[in-house]
Amino acid sequence: MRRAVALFPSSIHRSLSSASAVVTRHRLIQSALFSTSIPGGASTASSSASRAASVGLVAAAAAAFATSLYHHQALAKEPPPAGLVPKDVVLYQYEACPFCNKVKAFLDYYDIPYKVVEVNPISKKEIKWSDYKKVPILIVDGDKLVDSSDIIDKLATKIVPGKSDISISGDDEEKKWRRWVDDHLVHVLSPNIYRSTAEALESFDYITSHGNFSFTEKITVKYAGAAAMYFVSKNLKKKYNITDERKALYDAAETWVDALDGREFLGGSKPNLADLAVFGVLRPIRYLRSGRDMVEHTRIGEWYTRMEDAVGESSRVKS
Ligand SMILES: N[C@@H](CCC(=O)N[C@@H](CS)C(=O)NCC(=O)O)C(=O)O
Repeated sequence: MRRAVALFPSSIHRSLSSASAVVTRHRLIQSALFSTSIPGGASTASSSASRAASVGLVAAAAAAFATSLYHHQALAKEPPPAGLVPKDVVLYQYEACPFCNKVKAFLDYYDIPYKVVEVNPISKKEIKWSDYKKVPILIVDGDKLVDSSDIIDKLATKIVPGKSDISISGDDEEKKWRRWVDDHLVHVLSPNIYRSTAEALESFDYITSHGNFSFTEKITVKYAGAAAMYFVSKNLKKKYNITDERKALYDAAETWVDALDGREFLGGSKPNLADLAVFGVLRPIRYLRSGRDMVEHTRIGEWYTRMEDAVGESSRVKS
């Protein structure tokens, strides 16, 4: 898993450096506190000046520390109240599927433990029991949910306090951008990841090394799939009126940054469902050539990194 592994070193590095920044600030406060305790309580002009300077330092350090705590809180996950957390959640998925990753971004951010069943895209034997033949399928305490946006609507209604029926009560901006993800953004992805034979092979290397394939399927699917999708993606371009796929991807990224309008997230200081949807569908391509190009050539990188931090570790559990 070459691309996705690249995710971990950067997040570990970021967590370590932010943790050490907090420790450093904490030490700063401690050393400033010690320097204010003047033996004997002398009240000379110089000692008052140094006390004032120390108090100033404490105040500045405390403010920096408070800001850092606020920042860490703002970027924390949002686990639902314990009573609302579903007990048994199983996701039937393809690891590289954007719709499945949209659902996973939601589950991870809300810290809902879930098991994963990787479906073999050729035999689909893992979902033989289902009349719905696409993924994601999410089983929540025995109830079957299908279609990524519908799954998220139903889960959010259940677990996010204050959201009664998200499909009705969600704010208009959030709804508009979630629809944009389903109607526009997802259609720009395939033409990009299968743009050239090299990129199609890179994508299928990722898909076959993460998916549920037998050894022979892995080899045949990698090459046959890459060749087939290279041609299919040309048809998709026509279907969705895309002439230059990279430009379409960059334009989509810029459109999203414009929608943020200077805010940390579309949801303000915390991600909302539209942030999670955009992040979710982009996650499988982020460390492929197209995703790297997108981050290099557009302004989306900072928001993407904030989302990586906010969504944090996966809440996936072993089946
Ligand atoms: N609107 C659905 C689309 C789901 C979908 O198209 N999933 C693809 C995988 S990315 C699928 O299962 N295709 C059928 C197949 O693989 O046979 C959603 O949002 O969940």
